[in-house]
Amino acid sequence: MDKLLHFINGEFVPSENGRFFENINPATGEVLSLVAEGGRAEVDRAVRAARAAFKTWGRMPVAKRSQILNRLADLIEQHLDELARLETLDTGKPLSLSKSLDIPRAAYNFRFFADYVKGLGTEAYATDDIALNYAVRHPVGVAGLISPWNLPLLLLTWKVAPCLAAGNTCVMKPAELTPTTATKLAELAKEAGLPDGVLNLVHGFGPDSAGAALVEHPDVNLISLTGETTTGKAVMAAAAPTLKRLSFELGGKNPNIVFADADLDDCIETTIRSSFANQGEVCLCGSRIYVERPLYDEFVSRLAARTRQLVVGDPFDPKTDVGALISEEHLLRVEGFIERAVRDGARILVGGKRPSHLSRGYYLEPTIIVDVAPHCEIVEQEVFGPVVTVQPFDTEDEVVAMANDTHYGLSATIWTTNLKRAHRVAAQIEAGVIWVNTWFLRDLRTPFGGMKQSGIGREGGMHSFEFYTELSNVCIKL
Ligand code: NAD
Ligand code: 6OD
Repeated sequence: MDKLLHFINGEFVPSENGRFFENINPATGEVLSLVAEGGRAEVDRAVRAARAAFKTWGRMPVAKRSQILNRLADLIEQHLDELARLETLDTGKPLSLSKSLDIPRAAYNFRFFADYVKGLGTEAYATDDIALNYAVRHPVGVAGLISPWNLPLLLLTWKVAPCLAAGNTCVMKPAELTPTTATKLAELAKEAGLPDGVLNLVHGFGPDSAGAALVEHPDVNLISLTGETTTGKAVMAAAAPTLKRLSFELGGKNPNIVFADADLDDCIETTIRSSFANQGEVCLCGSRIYVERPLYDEFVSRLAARTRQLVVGDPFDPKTDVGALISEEHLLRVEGFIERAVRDGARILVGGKRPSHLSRGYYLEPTIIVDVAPHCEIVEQEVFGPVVTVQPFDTEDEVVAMANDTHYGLSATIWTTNLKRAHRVAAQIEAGVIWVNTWFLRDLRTPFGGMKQSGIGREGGMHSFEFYTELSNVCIKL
C-alpha cells in the first residue's frame, strides 16, 4: 500500500506519532493509499522550515525565482498523464477532465504568475520640489495555503504559484480527501530546483488538526483558504488572535439566467457543463437556473433530454461524462437535499437516484428538479453535486431579485442576445464573476472571487500580488 508523507524542508517525512489515515477511491470505495496524519508538531516543523527559507527565497532575484517556477510548470506538463491519473483516482472525476482542465491549468498557473511577477511595479510621487516618495513591494512571509478537494491541483497551484512568485514561502494543507497530486507537486518542486523549505506540505484534517494548527500558528503571516463558507467563518475567528492577512474563496449558489432571446443550442450545451461538469462539484456551477417563461417549456424539455444522454460511470472510460462524487458521506448529503426538496413539494424531472448499473462507488444520476417553492432549501443552500433547479420568471426585475436573494455572491451566467440587457442585468447581479453567453471562461489577469458570504478578497493577476505582497513607502527629502 502506498504511503503519502508530509514534505518538510525538502524531505518526505512521516508524522511524529506515526499516524496515517486512509485515502479512498470514490469510484470504487477501495483504499488507494495511507496518508500521514499531521497535527501541531508537523505544522510547527514546516513553518520553521518555511521561515528559515524565506530569508533567501524572498531576496532571490525575481528572474531566478521565475525561472524555477517555469521549470516546475514544464515538469507538470511532462507528468500530465501521471498527474491526471492520480487526480482522477483521488476525486472520481473523468480522466478526460483531469487531462484537459485540472493539470494543464496547474502548469499554466505557474507559468502565468512566473511571468506576471516580472512586470510588477509600484507607485512614485514627487511632492513638489520637497520630497520624492516611492513604494517598495515586499513578500509578506510564510503563507498557509488550505485547499479543497474538488479541483485539487488546480486550486492549490492557484495559491502556490503567486505566493512563491512574490517571494513568500509556504505550508500547503491540501484537502484530506485528495492528498495525492499535492504530494507529487512537492516531488516535482524539488526536481525543479526549489530550495528546501520554500514549499512544505502537511497532510491532515481541518478542524482541531493540521488546518487549525496552521491558521493558529503565530509565525504564519497569511492564510489563503478555498472551501466552504462555514470553514471561512471558523478560520477567520481562529486567525483573529494572530491578526493574519486572509484571502477566502468560499461557497456559491450561482444563478444561471436564461432570457427568451438566448441562443438556445449554445445555452443548452453550456448549461449541461455548468450544471454537471465535475459532477457539479465546482463552486462556479450554475445550480439555480431561471428561464424566461415563453422559453421555459422548450428549455426544460431540451435540457432534460440532453441530461438523460449523459454517461455516468467509470471515470477512466473515455465515454464517461459524469464520474463519482467525492465520498460516501458527500453522496448521502446530496441525496438528503434531494429527499427534502421532494418533501417540500418539488418534482424530480430527471435523475435523483444512484445509477442502477453501477454496483459500487459513490455515483448519482445528474438531477433536474422543478416546481420548487420559493425559499425552499434546495434553492438556497449549496448542494455541491450534480443537482440543479429550474424555475420560470416573467420580468427582468423579478429575475434580478431572485438571483440576488441569497447570502452567496460568487458567480452568475446570463443568456441573452440583447447587448443592452446583458450590460443592464450584469450591473445589478451581486456576484464577483459574471459570464454572459458562456461559463468558466477564464483569463487569469481578471479579478476572481466572491461577494457577500462567497469570499473575501480577489485573486488573479495583480489582485493575487496585492495579497501576497506588502508595500513600504520611502520618502526622501530633496
Ligand atoms: P471545506 O471547507 O470542508 O475544506 C476546505 C479545506 O479547509 C480542507 O483542506 C479542509 O481540511 C480545511 N479545513 C476545514 N475546516 C478547517 C478549519 N476549521 N481550519 C482550517 N482548515 C480547515 O471545503 P471542501 O468540502 O473541501 O470543498 C468544497 C467547498 O469549497 C464548497 O463549499 C465550494 O463551493 C468551495 N469552493 C469554493 C471555491 C471558490 O473559488 N470560491 C472553489 C472551490 C471550492
Ligand atoms: O479558475 C479559477 O481560477 C478558480 N479559482 C476556479 C474555481 C473553481 C471552483 O470550484
